[in-house]
Amino acid sequence: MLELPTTLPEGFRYFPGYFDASDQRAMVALLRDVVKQAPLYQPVMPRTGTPFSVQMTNCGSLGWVSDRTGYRYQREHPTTGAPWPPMPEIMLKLWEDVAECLAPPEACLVNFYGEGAKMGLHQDRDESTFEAPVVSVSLGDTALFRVGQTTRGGKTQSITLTSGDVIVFGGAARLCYHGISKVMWGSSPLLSAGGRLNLTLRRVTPF
Ligand code: MD6
Ligand code: FE
Repeated sequence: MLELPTTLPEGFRYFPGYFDASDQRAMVALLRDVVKQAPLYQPVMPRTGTPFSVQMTNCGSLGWVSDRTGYRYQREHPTTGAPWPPMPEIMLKLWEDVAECLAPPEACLVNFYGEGAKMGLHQDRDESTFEAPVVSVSLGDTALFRVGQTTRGGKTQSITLTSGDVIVFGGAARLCYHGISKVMWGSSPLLSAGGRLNLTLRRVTPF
């Protein structure tokens, strides 16, 4: 049978190798600073309290958190109570370059994947506006990213994300289901202790 090519909704964009090796090292140094001020923590799923396999933190004026009571954006780190550190300039510049959005991002969620960590299929829909895209940066170990349609159970395709790659979920692709099915542990030398970092830049409030 003829296999039709899978198409993704308009507004999904992929910039392989957007950041070169020296930019990637600079970003890791900035993120080490972020993590000093806002330590990585292990979030849990609403209701069940099941821990995520990734560790998280945020920078920017708002941060995405998950706990037994639900998913939300808040101004403070959930364990230290301190405001999130500011978003580094290089991330604001990335947004200006690829987001095609007049308003700046308010949140940058940082996900850290240690050995065996992955992320189930989900939509990013806790923001109060979907007019702005979500801009995502991959750093460190290579990952298999699964992206589908805006309805659960739609056709999916896999994209290999390597260190320095950027993807944008905008327009009709803003609410596509997506997840990380696998991280190839040890595939990148960027993080000295191994692993993968993913940054997602979001606009949370309407503009
Ligand atoms: C990750 N990314 O790459 C998880 N969300 O580790 C996301 O959940 C994501 O890459 C919205 C838009 C782009 C993304
Ligand atoms: Fe997401």
